Amino acid sequence: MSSHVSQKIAERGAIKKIGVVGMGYVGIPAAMLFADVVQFEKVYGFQRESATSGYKIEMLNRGESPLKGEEPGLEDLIEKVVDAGKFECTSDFSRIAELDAVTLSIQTPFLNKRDLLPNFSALKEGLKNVGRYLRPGMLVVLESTVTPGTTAGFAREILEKESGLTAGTDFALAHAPERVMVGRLLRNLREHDRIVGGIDEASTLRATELYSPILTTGKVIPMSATAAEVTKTTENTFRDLQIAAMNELALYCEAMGINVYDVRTGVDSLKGEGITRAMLWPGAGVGGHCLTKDTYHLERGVQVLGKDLLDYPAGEPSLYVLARHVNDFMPVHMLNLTRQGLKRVGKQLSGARIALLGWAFIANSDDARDPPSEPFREQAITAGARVVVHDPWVRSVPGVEIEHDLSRVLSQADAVVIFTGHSQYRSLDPLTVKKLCETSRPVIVDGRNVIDPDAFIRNGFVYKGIGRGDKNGHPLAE
Ligand code: SAJ
Repeated sequence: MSSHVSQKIAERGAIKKIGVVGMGYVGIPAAMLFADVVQFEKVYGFQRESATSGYKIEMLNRGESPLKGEEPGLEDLIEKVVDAGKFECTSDFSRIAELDAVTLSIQTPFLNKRDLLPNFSALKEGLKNVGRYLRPGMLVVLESTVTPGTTAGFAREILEKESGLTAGTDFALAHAPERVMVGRLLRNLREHDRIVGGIDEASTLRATELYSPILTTGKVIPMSATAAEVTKTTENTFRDLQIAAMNELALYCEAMGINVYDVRTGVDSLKGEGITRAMLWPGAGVGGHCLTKDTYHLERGVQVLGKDLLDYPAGEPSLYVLARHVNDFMPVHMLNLTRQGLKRVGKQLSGARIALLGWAFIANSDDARDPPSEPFREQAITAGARVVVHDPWVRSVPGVEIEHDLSRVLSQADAVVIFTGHSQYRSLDPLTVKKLCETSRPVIVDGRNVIDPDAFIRNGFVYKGIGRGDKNGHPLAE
């Protein structure tokens, strides 16, 4: 154990004042849970006064949540800790100098969709801000999902350069990846086990002291910082892989004329120790800020950290990247199903009016980051279709008109394409939809298995569904 940083930590005593950099889906609930811990005296939420996010500072200091969508308990908790004076949001990063621990929860989106390189600029700016005010004995924790090797790599370098201090000697440094799911942020933070990985044992111990008090049923799982980075990227890579396995099965079932959900039920009936299969759900594609990029973080990590040492089948693509490509094909498949459906009624994509139901990447949420609906809309427009988008949760998206009146979106639609499994779409009534479409043969494409194929088929629809090889070639009702 490094005696130096432990000594400085001991001189500082127990953690009392905490900073959270990045007031987003991860930083806000984390900050509120820290502020609700009795032994932590004060939590500062640091937010840049940026044009897009600066509004959060006033909202949070009024005790209001800038996050929309269903987040059980969050609004009340924010109001509680703000009223108690235990939390304050600020853009004054110099307050960091007063703190014992600082966490960074800053998104790492792609620079662009082509070369799949992460945009670390915001994270690097956050690290510079923290480094500028870093003091001996402080703990810095990265919560953002990063390429394996980052914490001990450029994060450490930036912090040391800005502060003149040395990680592991003057300050503690760790990675504790977030594992939250939109819609259950607080519950996940309290109940999921927390991976805590320090650059050394003293850093791991200090980070454990920070996170243990907010865990209810979850427990800390200690490891190295790089192992923690690989754990985080792997948990999403494996989820993406499992979804891709279901999507490929769905495509196979369509080609073989069977119902993928029958197969899913059959395989899922295998129960018991070690024989259960992870049968997830096929769908219109995989979106969000986690699964669409974490595979590439893991791939980049092994290229950087394991270069020349990786033994892998020559010439074969990464299984994980192939899974990404299968999942990214699903919006293309949805367009192919739409094209096939329109063709059955003598229409084509060019000139067709498509009602795209669901923009958010996940059901009953307003989270519209990297949604599979986006490539579908772009490719449909390129093919000459007019696309109108409905979403009951998403307020607005730059460059995409989101309509909130479902009847208006369905009006005169040649094809209705369901991309997100919002609960509202489960109650679509065939006759009502058909009347709004004003055509005798509307097409409906179900990307999330939310409607009953027979109810629409017997009312004259042309039906297509992901994995529904048993229905996709149905006879047209008279
Ligand atoms: N999806 C499918 N089929 C499935 C599950 C999801 O097509 O069976 C699609 C969704 O429609 C969505 C995308 O995949 O477009 C991602 O869905 P998700 O449920 O994985 O939601 P995320 O992206 O918010 O994943 C998060 C991750 N959590 C963190 O990164 C902390 C993931 O590791 C969790 O497993 C997931 O939440 C969860 O299970 O809560």
